[in-house]
Amino acid sequence: MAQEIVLYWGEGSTPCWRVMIALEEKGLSNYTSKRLAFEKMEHKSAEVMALNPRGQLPTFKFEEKIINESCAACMFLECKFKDQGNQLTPTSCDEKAKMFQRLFEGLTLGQKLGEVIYYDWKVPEGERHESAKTRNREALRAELQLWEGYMAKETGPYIAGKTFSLADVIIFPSIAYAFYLGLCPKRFPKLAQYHDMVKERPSINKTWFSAWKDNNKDTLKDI
Ligand SMILES: N[C@@H](CCC(=O)N[C@@H](CS)C(=O)NCC(=O)O)C(=O)O
Repeated sequence: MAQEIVLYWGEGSTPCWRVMIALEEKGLSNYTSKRLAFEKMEHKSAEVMALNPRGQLPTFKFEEKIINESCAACMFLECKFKDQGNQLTPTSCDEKAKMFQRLFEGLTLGQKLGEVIYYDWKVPEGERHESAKTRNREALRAELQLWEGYMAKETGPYIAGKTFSLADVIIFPSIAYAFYLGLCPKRFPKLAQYHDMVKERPSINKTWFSAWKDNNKDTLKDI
């Protein structure tokens, strides 16, 4: 019997994208996809609030189970469908440790990206400071240089080694977001190479946000 899987998601949300990628990787493309509009505040609708009291997306339902944290939803799908679709977790403890190490580090990357991108949106006008903006941008640059170093020094070609894993599912959306916002491929050549390779993967290509198909943003061009 087919499982009932429902994903509420919003365009441009990297946490939502993670779950969309995991569903495709596990061969579960038949899920019920509910695309909501952030600009219309649909993520605060009664339907979502009943499932996710924070009114955030992704909101994810598997039969009667509700899993609203994107990483938890991806890990659940990998565990529940261990032998279906692509295996996203290495078997050895050492490789697994590496994968989880990178996966959780990826949350820091997402946070530092957010501190730059959403600064004006989050900080009221009278409280904004150029020095804070500069500090956030420098912190993001240092974080991205760290990832550039990982990609340069390690065996690759994926985030945690030779195979595409949950670490890629979680981190790729942040890297794609950075390039979409104008991150310079010449300054981060290894990340750019990784990005260009992974963007062709069917699970990623299929779920790419339509709003991200134009490539003219320059928010991060000086990072
Ligand atoms: N930790 C959550 C974060 C989810 C999240 O922050 N979603 C954003 C969209 S990217 C959202 O719904 N924001 C609306 C709000 O917080 O009111 C996850 O990874 O699933």
